[in-house]
Amino acid sequence: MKNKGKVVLIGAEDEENLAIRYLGAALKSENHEVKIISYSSRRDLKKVLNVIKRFYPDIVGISICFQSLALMFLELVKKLKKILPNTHITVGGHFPTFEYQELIMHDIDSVIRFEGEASICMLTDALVNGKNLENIPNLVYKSPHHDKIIENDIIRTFPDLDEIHFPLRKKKAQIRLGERFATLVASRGCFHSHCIYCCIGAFHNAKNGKKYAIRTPQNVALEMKELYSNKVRLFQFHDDNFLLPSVESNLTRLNELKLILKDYGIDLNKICILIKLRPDKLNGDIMDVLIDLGVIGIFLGVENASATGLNSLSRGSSVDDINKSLELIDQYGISTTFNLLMFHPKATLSEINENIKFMNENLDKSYDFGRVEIVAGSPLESLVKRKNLIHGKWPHWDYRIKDNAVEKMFRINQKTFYHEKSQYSELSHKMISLSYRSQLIKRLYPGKYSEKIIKKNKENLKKFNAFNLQNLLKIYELTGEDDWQDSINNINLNLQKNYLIFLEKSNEILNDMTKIQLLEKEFQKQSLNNYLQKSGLMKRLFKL
Ligand code: B12
Ligand code: SF4
Repeated sequence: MKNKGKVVLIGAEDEENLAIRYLGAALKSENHEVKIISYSSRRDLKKVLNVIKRFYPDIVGISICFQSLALMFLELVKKLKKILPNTHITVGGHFPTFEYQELIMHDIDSVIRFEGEASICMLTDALVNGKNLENIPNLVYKSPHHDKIIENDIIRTFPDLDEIHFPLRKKKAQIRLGERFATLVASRGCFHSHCIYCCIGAFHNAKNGKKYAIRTPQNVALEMKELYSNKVRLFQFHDDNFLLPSVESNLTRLNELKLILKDYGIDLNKICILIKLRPDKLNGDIMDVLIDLGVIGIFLGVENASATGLNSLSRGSSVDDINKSLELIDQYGISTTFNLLMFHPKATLSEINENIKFMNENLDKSYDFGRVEIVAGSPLESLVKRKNLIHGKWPHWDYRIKDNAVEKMFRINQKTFYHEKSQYSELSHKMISLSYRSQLIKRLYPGKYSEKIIKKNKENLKKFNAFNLQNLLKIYELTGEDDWQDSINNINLNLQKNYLIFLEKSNEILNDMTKIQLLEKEFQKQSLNNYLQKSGLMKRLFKL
């Protein structure tokens, strides 16, 4: 009889980490014993090591999707190897897929590149049954005497996504935006696969045929049904593009999903969905189905609001696509958020102007702005290396923007909005979450108090955006000056003072939203739907 392995899977988990949870499900289906451990911050290091020591695994699999966390994971690897020298440590994810040669020089026994379900099962089986590793696809490993690095063949097709086991979930679904929440993916890969800052194209590049694979609506609906029966009401799809390249295929697929969900007895008015879209694939017919399905929020891939910027980033969408999509989403009254990568190697001041103008036209939306960062495997990585713009140290590369004024503006931006003590990032994420939460409340708990909070939130968001814009313009002006240290100090003081006020206001709104959700849930349990928001007595009683 074959031996079965004990496997620990580790990854950062701001929310359930689908990478390790898909791997865990595959291993479990082959009767290996699996333990999932979250490691999201250095603070958890001691605890993580203790849990692993007690479990005493045959193999530890670590997901290093994020380049930004690579050093934190390498610290864990080093400590782990000291306490369990005979345990095989393998790593996988986007970053190791491209940086395997550098990573394997650390205390790592192997790297599994690309998608990992098949390979981790084969590796576990091989290790606990003393088999050779040479036939395990996607595997890179050290030879027995550590004198050679061996790279096995790679898998050149997507797995049949309907055949893969659903991710191993926590027993009790997490809470996000005040509701039971789950993330899922209905596809892998991206039909565009060209954006210069992104590694998804390269991640699937070796595959024959299409650049992406999809699950059938039946299979997606089945997973949603399981989650729904575990009380999940908020579903976030992490697909790089929730939509397919053609309108017809989207309509067929989404309508089918809608019908099956209804057949499963899921009340679509009681669920909310968050998705990510490119701006070039949306139209009114698709929006109609998305709304029926329960979509309340769309992260729109805007990324830059100028034609030259979009071109430099190889986005494959136009400013017109962006404006039309935003207008359409507005007409349907749901929430859009976006990111502006206005700093990039070829950015010019005139492009920055266009992006600032765009921000000014969209003060009612929650958004973030910043620079494209160098991610292993991305076309940008090769570009900055080729053009000699790269500096800094592995794995945290830095680069210089060609235009001196834009480079200066970016550095001032880092000393102000992105200063380590600045509350900008925290607040902008809060604004995104409040904007989605407004839509959630509007869908699940409509009524006059909900409307009141939604309005309050919109006003706060507009003020926040207008305030940031004022300060961004000050930074823009500084690009023409030589002596700017005092001005930076003044901007920071102003940001600090006002962010405290915005934070207080946002927390107040958040508390109001939470209160409505908790009360509505209690009233709905008693079948008193619509009672709370119609009654003046309730208003006085609960200070709504
Ligand atoms: C969900 C998500 C997040 C979530 C994280 C959720 C969580 N885990 O807590 C949030 C929103 C928090 C997030 C944040 C960020 N993200 Co993100 N995120 C994603 C996204 C969209 C989906 C990930 C996912 O669940 N995929 C589904 C699973 C099943 O696929 P997978 O991750 O590829 O896993 C498979 C393989 O990679 C492999 N594998 C993975 N791990 C391991 C481990 C082992 C041992 C093995 C054998 C195999 C293996 O097998 C898995 C199954 O086949 C990806 C894009 C993408 N398509 O994957 C970006 C992505 C991972 N994020 C990215 C980035 C850049 C970020 C941010 C830096 C963005 C920002 N500017 O703030 C931050 C960093 C956060 C941090 N903690 O530092 C980049 C990573 C690039 C890089 N190398 O660093 C990606 C690839 C997006 C992109 N297009 O470039 N992100
Ligand atoms: S950023 Fe999005 S659209 Fe662009 S290549 Fe990556 S996954 Fe595709």
